[in-house]
Amino acid sequence: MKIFYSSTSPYSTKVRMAAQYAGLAAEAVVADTAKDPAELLAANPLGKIPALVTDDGLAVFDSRAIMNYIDRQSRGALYPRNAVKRTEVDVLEATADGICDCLLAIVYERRSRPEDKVYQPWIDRQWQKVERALDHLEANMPRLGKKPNAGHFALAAMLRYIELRFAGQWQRGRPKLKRYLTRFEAVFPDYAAFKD
Ligand SMILES: N[C@@H](CCC(=O)N[C@@H](CS)C(=O)NCC(=O)O)C(=O)O
Repeated sequence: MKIFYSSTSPYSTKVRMAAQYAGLAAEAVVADTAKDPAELLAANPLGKIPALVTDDGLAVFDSRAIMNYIDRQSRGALYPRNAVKRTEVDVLEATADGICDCLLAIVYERRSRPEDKVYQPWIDRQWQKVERALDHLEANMPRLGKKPNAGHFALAAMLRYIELRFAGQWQRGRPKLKRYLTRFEAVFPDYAAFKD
Protein backbone atom coordinates (compact mmCIF):
# COMPACT_ATOMS: atom_id res chain seq x y z
CA MET A 1 0.00 0.00 0.00
CA LYS A 2 1.20 3.52 -0.79
CA ILE A 3 0.28 6.95 0.48
CA PHE A 4 1.27 9.86 -1.76
CA TYR A 5 2.07 12.82 0.46
CA SER A 6 4.16 15.88 1.12
CA SER A 7 5.60 16.62 4.54
CA THR A 8 4.00 20.08 4.58
CA SER A 9 0.49 18.94 3.62
CA PRO A 10 -1.74 18.88 6.72
CA TYR A 11 -4.25 16.40 5.28
CA SER A 12 -1.33 14.10 4.46
CA THR A 13 0.04 14.39 7.99
CA LYS A 14 -3.40 13.53 9.36
CA VAL A 15 -3.76 10.32 7.33
CA ARG A 16 -0.15 9.22 7.79
CA MET A 17 -0.38 9.59 11.56
CA ALA A 18 -3.71 7.76 11.55
CA ALA A 19 -2.35 4.93 9.40
CA GLN A 20 0.60 4.55 11.76
CA TYR A 21 -1.68 4.56 14.81
CA ALA A 22 -4.05 2.02 13.25
CA GLY A 23 -1.15 -0.27 12.33
CA LEU A 24 -1.72 -0.03 8.59
CA ALA A 25 1.53 -0.69 6.76
CA ALA A 26 1.80 1.91 4.02
CA GLU A 27 4.80 3.15 2.09
CA ALA A 28 4.90 6.94 2.16
CA VAL A 29 5.74 8.30 -1.30
CA VAL A 30 6.58 11.99 -1.67
CA ALA A 31 4.58 13.66 -4.45
CA ASP A 32 5.16 17.15 -5.80
CA THR A 33 1.65 18.20 -6.83
CA ALA A 34 3.02 21.17 -8.79
CA LYS A 35 4.60 18.70 -11.24
CA ASP A 36 1.47 16.55 -11.71
CA PRO A 37 3.37 13.25 -11.41
CA ALA A 38 1.77 10.50 -13.51
CA GLU A 39 1.60 8.07 -10.58
CA LEU A 40 -0.37 10.59 -8.52
CA LEU A 41 -2.72 11.51 -11.37
CA ALA A 42 -3.40 7.80 -11.92
CA ALA A 43 -4.40 7.56 -8.25
CA ASN A 44 -6.26 10.86 -8.03
CA PRO A 45 -7.42 12.69 -11.17
CA LEU A 46 -7.60 15.86 -9.08
CA GLY A 47 -3.83 15.65 -8.62
CA LYS A 48 -4.12 16.30 -4.88
CA ILE A 49 -2.53 14.69 -1.90
CA PRO A 50 -3.00 12.64 0.12
CA ALA A 51 -3.96 9.71 -2.10
CA LEU A 52 -3.77 6.10 -1.03
CA VAL A 53 -3.33 3.13 -3.37
CA THR A 54 -3.83 -0.39 -2.05
CA ASP A 55 -1.78 -3.40 -3.18
CA ASP A 56 -4.82 -4.39 -5.29
CA GLY A 57 -4.69 -1.05 -7.07
CA LEU A 58 -7.69 0.51 -5.34
CA ALA A 59 -7.19 4.29 -5.21
CA VAL A 60 -8.69 6.22 -2.30
CA PHE A 61 -8.86 10.01 -1.89
CA ASP A 62 -9.54 12.58 -0.33
CA SER A 63 -8.20 12.56 3.22
CA ARG A 64 -11.56 11.88 4.87
CA ALA A 65 -12.25 8.95 2.53
CA ILE A 66 -8.78 7.67 3.44
CA MET A 67 -9.49 8.07 7.16
CA ASN A 68 -12.71 6.09 6.75
CA TYR A 69 -10.86 3.45 4.73
CA ILE A 70 -8.21 3.11 7.46
CA ASP A 71 -10.96 2.90 10.05
CA ARG A 72 -12.66 0.03 8.20
CA GLN A 73 -9.36 -1.78 7.70
CA SER A 74 -8.54 -1.50 11.40
CA ARG A 75 -12.00 -2.39 12.70
CA GLY A 76 -12.76 1.01 14.05
CA ALA A 77 -9.45 2.38 15.34
CA LEU A 78 -10.26 5.97 14.33
CA TYR A 79 -13.98 6.67 14.82
CA PRO A 80 -16.28 5.84 17.74
CA ARG A 81 -19.25 3.54 17.17
CA ASN A 82 -21.62 5.53 19.31
CA ALA A 83 -23.64 7.77 16.97
CA VAL A 84 -23.46 10.94 19.07
CA LYS A 85 -19.71 10.59 19.67
CA ARG A 86 -19.16 9.77 16.02
CA THR A 87 -20.86 12.99 14.97
CA GLU A 88 -18.69 14.96 17.40
CA VAL A 89 -15.54 13.43 15.93
CA ASP A 90 -16.75 14.05 12.36
CA VAL A 91 -17.43 17.71 13.15
CA LEU A 92 -14.08 18.15 14.90
CA GLU A 93 -12.33 16.68 11.86
CA ALA A 94 -14.37 18.92 9.54
CA THR A 95 -13.45 21.97 11.63
CA ALA A 96 -9.73 21.22 11.60
CA ASP A 97 -9.75 20.34 7.90
CA GLY A 98 -11.86 23.43 7.17
CA ILE A 99 -9.29 25.63 8.89
CA CYS A 100 -6.62 24.00 6.71
CA ASP A 101 -8.75 24.77 3.62
CA CYS A 102 -8.73 28.48 4.58
CA LEU A 103 -5.01 28.49 5.38
CA LEU A 104 -4.21 26.83 2.06
CA ALA A 105 -6.41 29.35 0.24
CA ILE A 106 -4.24 32.10 1.75
CA VAL A 107 -0.98 30.31 0.96
CA TYR A 108 -2.06 29.63 -2.66
CA GLU A 109 -3.32 33.20 -3.13
CA ARG A 110 0.12 34.51 -2.16
CA ARG A 111 2.07 31.83 -3.98
CA SER A 112 0.28 31.60 -7.30
CA ARG A 113 -0.39 35.26 -8.13
CA PRO A 114 2.01 38.03 -9.08
CA GLU A 115 2.47 40.29 -6.05
CA ASP A 116 0.32 43.14 -7.43
CA LYS A 117 -2.58 40.73 -8.14
CA VAL A 118 -2.74 39.27 -4.62
CA TYR A 119 -6.22 40.13 -3.36
CA GLN A 120 -5.90 41.08 0.31
CA PRO A 121 -9.67 41.19 1.10
CA TRP A 122 -9.87 37.51 0.12
CA ILE A 123 -6.94 36.69 2.40
CA ASP A 124 -8.51 38.69 5.24
CA ARG A 125 -11.82 36.86 4.80
CA GLN A 126 -10.10 33.47 4.97
CA TRP A 127 -8.16 34.53 8.05
CA GLN A 128 -11.39 35.68 9.77
CA LYS A 129 -12.78 32.18 9.25
CA VAL A 130 -9.60 30.72 10.73
CA GLU A 131 -9.82 33.00 13.78
CA ARG A 132 -13.49 32.17 14.35
CA ALA A 133 -12.92 28.45 14.05
CA LEU A 134 -9.86 28.58 16.35
CA ASP A 135 -11.92 30.47 18.96
CA HIS A 136 -14.65 27.87 18.61
CA LEU A 137 -12.13 25.09 19.19
CA GLU A 138 -10.59 26.90 22.17
CA ALA A 139 -14.06 27.19 23.73
CA ASN A 140 -14.93 23.60 22.91
CA MET A 141 -11.67 21.71 23.32
CA PRO A 142 -12.13 18.03 22.63
CA ARG A 143 -11.34 15.69 25.47
CA LEU A 144 -8.17 13.72 24.88
CA GLY A 145 -8.35 10.34 26.58
CA LYS A 146 -5.97 7.44 26.16
CA LYS A 147 -6.98 6.74 22.57
CA PRO A 148 -6.74 9.46 19.95
CA ASN A 149 -9.49 9.50 17.31
CA ALA A 150 -9.73 10.93 13.79
CA GLY A 151 -10.67 14.36 15.15
CA HIS A 152 -7.58 14.43 17.37
CA PHE A 153 -5.33 13.57 14.41
CA ALA A 154 -6.97 16.26 12.27
CA LEU A 155 -6.55 18.87 15.01
CA ALA A 156 -2.89 17.97 15.53
CA ALA A 157 -2.18 18.13 11.79
CA MET A 158 -3.90 21.52 11.53
CA LEU A 159 -1.95 23.01 14.46
CA ARG A 160 1.31 21.71 13.04
CA TYR A 161 0.47 23.34 9.70
CA ILE A 162 -0.68 26.71 11.06
CA GLU A 163 2.54 26.98 13.07
CA LEU A 164 4.54 26.02 9.97
CA ARG A 165 2.99 28.72 7.74
CA PHE A 166 1.74 31.30 10.26
CA ALA A 167 4.22 30.87 13.11
CA GLY A 168 3.32 32.76 16.28
CA GLN A 169 0.17 34.30 14.74
CA TRP A 170 -2.55 32.11 16.24
CA GLN A 171 -1.69 31.38 19.90
CA ARG A 172 -2.74 34.64 21.64
CA GLY A 173 -5.79 34.11 23.87
CA ARG A 174 -5.85 30.41 23.06
CA PRO A 175 -3.88 28.66 25.82
CA LYS A 176 -5.67 25.34 25.39
CA LEU A 177 -4.91 25.12 21.68
CA LYS A 178 -1.35 26.19 22.40
CA ARG A 179 -0.90 23.24 24.79
CA TYR A 180 -2.67 20.73 22.60
CA LEU A 181 0.27 19.28 20.66
CA THR A 182 2.16 18.51 23.87
CA ARG A 183 -0.91 16.70 25.24
CA PHE A 184 -1.45 14.95 21.92
CA GLU A 185 2.13 13.68 21.84
CA ALA A 186 1.59 12.11 25.27
CA VAL A 187 -1.16 9.88 23.83
CA PHE A 188 0.50 9.49 20.41
CA PRO A 189 4.26 9.39 21.06
CA ASP A 190 4.89 8.61 17.37
CA TYR A 191 4.00 12.25 16.70
CA ALA A 192 7.70 12.97 17.21
CA ALA A 193 8.37 11.43 13.79
CA PHE A 194 5.83 13.73 12.08
CA LYS A 195 6.88 17.02 13.65
CA ASP A 196 9.46 18.13 11.10
N1 LIG B 1 -10.05 17.96 0.68
C1 LIG B 1 -8.77 17.39 0.31
C2 LIG B 1 -7.74 18.50 0.20
C3 LIG B 1 -6.42 18.01 -0.35
C4 LIG B 1 -5.52 19.16 -0.75
O1 LIG B 1 -5.98 20.28 -1.05
N2 LIG B 1 -4.22 18.90 -0.74
C5 LIG B 1 -3.27 19.89 -1.17
C6 LIG B 1 -1.97 19.77 -0.39
S1 LIG B 1 -2.20 20.14 1.30
C7 LIG B 1 -2.93 19.66 -2.62
O2 LIG B 1 -2.84 18.54 -3.05
N3 LIG B 1 -2.75 20.75 -3.38
C8 LIG B 1 -2.32 20.70 -4.73
C9 LIG B 1 -3.39 21.09 -5.69
O3 LIG B 1 -4.50 21.50 -5.25
O4 LIG B 1 -3.13 20.99 -6.89
C10 LIG B 1 -8.36 16.35 1.35
O5 LIG B 1 -8.89 16.37 2.46
O6 LIG B 1 -7.58 15.45 1.01
